[in-house]
Amino acid sequence: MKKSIEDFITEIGERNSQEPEFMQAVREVSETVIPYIVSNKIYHGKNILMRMVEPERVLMFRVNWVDDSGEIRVNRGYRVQMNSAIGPYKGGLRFHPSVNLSILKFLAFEQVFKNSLTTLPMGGGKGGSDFDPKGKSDGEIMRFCQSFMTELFRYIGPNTDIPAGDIGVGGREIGYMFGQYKKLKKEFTGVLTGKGLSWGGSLIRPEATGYGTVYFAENMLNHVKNSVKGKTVVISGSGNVAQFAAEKCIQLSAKVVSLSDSSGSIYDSEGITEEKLKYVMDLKNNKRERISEYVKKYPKAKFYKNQTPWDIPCEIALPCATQNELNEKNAKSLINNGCVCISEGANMPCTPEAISVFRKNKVLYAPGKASNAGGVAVSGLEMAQNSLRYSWTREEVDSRLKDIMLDIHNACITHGLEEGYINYEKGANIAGFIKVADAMLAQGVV
Ligand code: NDP
Ligand code: 2IT
Repeated sequence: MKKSIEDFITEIGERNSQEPEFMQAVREVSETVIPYIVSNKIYHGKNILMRMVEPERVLMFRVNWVDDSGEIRVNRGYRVQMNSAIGPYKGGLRFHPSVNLSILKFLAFEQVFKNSLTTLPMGGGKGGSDFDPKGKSDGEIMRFCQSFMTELFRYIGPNTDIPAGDIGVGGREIGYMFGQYKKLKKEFTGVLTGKGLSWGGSLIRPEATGYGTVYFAENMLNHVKNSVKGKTVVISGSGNVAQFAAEKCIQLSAKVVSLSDSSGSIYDSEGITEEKLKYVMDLKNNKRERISEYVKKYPKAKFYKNQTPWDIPCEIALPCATQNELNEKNAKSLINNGCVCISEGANMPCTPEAISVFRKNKVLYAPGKASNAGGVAVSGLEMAQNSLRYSWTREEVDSRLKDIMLDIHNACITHGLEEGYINYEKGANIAGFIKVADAMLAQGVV
């Protein structure tokens, strides 16, 4: 078994030698899915995983735009259309200087399994650009988004590929891209999700990833007769996912003591209240400032420059910033300080070595493809509402989100149960794999 996994990784690695993040995601899935394939005859001789690691299509294009000083700038745009076996490609767009093919392929690959887990009919894709939104004026952001969509619009559509937000892409950017798509196509359709409420968006979509991550933590804790209530929570990031994860923790009477960004982490031992969170939301979403400003407003809190928050004592950790932001040393520190539950809001935030530490210590650990699926799930509900030309209430969407997160949790238990321990990673990979693989088998070699 070990040999067939290593042989497979070697072969894929040779073909994708410059793509470490993609290979990390492939290895993580292969280690649990290959043994499942070996023990299930229907998948034999079909080269199914080999087909799943090869994107159906990768688009790469030039994005020209003019900055405020009149200079012409050139960025690279991408869309990875990974798998459409169970529905149109669906997944976010990331604008960040680190964006490259390896990162987008890892995200698109994870998205295939995540979208399958939501129980909704969505294939997997991801895209974005190496454009850096930091420090850009509103006009520059608009011109970049328009230029990006002037190329991307040819390849997407409400029945082919439906992008959404991710790092650096929020409501403002979705608005500019939607406007340009509508102008070019002369069509008002649900081609993007995360839209504004008055033009086709869904209630709860902005909240969904963060809320879902906390619902998943609550489901894991409930399963061992525990709960989020009263727990101390450490959260990394201070963007969309982190903000609404913090909001839900506070609503469930937990104490959130940290947030962070790429410049460092804040520690507020008294807890981040609803009022303080409102300040953070304004700071980050409107003023677009750094998290270090928090300690000027609330001087009892501390700011740790260039540091992640994983040395802060807590019972629950929610990594909500970016990939590989929590390593083996951080994992040991969390465990030594009493952490019992890790629910990933970000995609692949924990390194493989960190995950091994969690598994060895038998703490609750949920991989992002399960625990952060709430965002894309509510995107799926936004698509459903667009098709119905109708909108559901906040309560209706939130209740569907809760049900979906519980279904994902239970699917992880079904496929991830090991002696006295639930391996959520294994459960998520196998449950996500089955639906996509079965659809691919049914549809033949295409
Ligand atoms: P945002 O752009 O709103 O926020 C990102 C946050 O992460 C910021 O605080 C940012 O800090 C921080 N961050 C980004 N890159 C780094 C880095 N290299 N080192 C340290 N901090 C960093 O993005 P989201 O909140 O939407 O996304 C966060 C994570 O959640 C990503 O992994 C994304 O893929 C995942 N996700 C998002 C979903 C969504 O619906 N938006 C759905 C599912 C997963 P700074 O401002 O300094 O860059
Ligand atoms: O990683 C993700 O699931 C997202 N960025 C959200 C994708 C979506 O289509 O809503």
